[in-house]
Order: sequence, then C-alpha cells, then structure tokens
Amino acid sequence: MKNLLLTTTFALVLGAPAFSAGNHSGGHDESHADEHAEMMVGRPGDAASVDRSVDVTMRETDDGDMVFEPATLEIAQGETIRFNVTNAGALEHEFVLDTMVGNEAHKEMMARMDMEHDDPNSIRLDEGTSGEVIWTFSNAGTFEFACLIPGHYEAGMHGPITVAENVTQNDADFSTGTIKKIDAKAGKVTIIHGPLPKLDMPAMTMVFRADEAMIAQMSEGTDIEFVAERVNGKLTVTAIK
Ligand SMILES: [Cu+2]
Repeated sequence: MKNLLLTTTFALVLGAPAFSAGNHSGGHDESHADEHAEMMVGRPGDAASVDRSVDVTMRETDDGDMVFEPATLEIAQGETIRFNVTNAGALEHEFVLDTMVGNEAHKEMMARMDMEHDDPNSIRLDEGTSGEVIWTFSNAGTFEFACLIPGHYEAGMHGPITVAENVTQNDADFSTGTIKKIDAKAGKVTIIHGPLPKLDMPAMTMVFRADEAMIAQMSEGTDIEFVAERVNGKLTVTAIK
C-alpha cells in the first residue's frame, strides 16, 4: 500500500484508464518504485538541504468548516520545505501534497475505504499531535495540499500550492570584468568588461547601475563575473558571482 499514491499519479500521467476498482497491480519491487519516487509535485526532500520551514495548522472552525492555515502556499521551484504540521483540531486530519488530479483520484479511493497511508508526500495526524513533511518542489506549476479523509476536502481542507519557475541566471549569461570605480551614493559602478551576451555588446568600459546589495559585493580593482541587463532603460548589474 505504501506506493499506492505514486502508482496512481503515474497511471494518470500516462493517461491510463481510471482505476475503477481501487486496486492496483501489485508486485512492484523497490527499484521499480524508486523510478516513480519523483511526482509531478516534486520528490521527498533531504533534511540536510531544507531551505525554509513552513508551519501548517489543521483545525475545525466554530461554523463547521475544516481549514488549513495558511490557506495557500507560495514556493520557488527547487526549494526544499520542512512543513511543521500541527493538528489543532478535535478530529484526525492529514496533509497531502499532490496535483489536483492526483488528490481527486486519491479522494475517491478514500471515499470507498478510509485507508491510512504513509507516503513521503503526506502525513496523517491524530488530534493534538504534530509532525513534519520534508519535500522538494522540483517542478513549477500549480499543485494542491489537501486532507483526503472522507468529507474533509469538501469542508474546506484544501489549498493551492504555487511553485514559481526558477529564473536563476545560467552560466552562459555571465561576463567577466574588472571594477574600475564604485560610486555607492549614486548607485553606479564602472566596469572594464568583456563581451555582454545578454545585451549583445562588445568588450569596453561602461558605467552600470547597481543596487546596494550588488555594490556591497564589489570593491575597486577586483575581477568579477556578472550579468548586466537593461532595467527601466538603464544598464544594470543584476547578478554577480
Ligand atoms: Cu481533515
């Protein structure tokens, strides 16, 4: 039963016919299961590479709803998150990370039999207990966190996860240069630089805009690798390494 959710997601991705009986072909050996450890929503995270922690509370409200706090999650692609999940309610709840399609399919299965699962993308908690899920969001897109215990999703226990595409500079965008002069007050820096591929400019000496954080990493006379882009019409240093 351990790999049921992963298998389900995989089947949906392949566009396989909906599993009508709630069972799945058994006999997956561990190595086969590992190939599918990567889900659309990401993969189990490594505790040693957690980027940040997010506290999640699950509870019932006075007017009969069941909620997650926060109600939405914003994550950057590639981030590994430690979810510190607390069940502050009076009922059992769970926190499941998946696609909306995956949660929907899983919910239907749960409606037929309230099975307790123990996949790395989820945690089920008795009232008054807490636990954690460490997850790496390797794909950009919109996903969903939900409680799939029968009736709970409908009572409000679901929310969107927005994973923003990672727009880090690739190495090819970096140019070499030597810092000739820094004018921190004016937010300007003069760089003797090589060709600038992003701006389609040859090697020369030019003045660039740079914000405080960039200037803090610079000193006159040193060599740098940097990215220059046009920002509001001004040539600006946007990355440095
Ligand atoms: Cu619940």
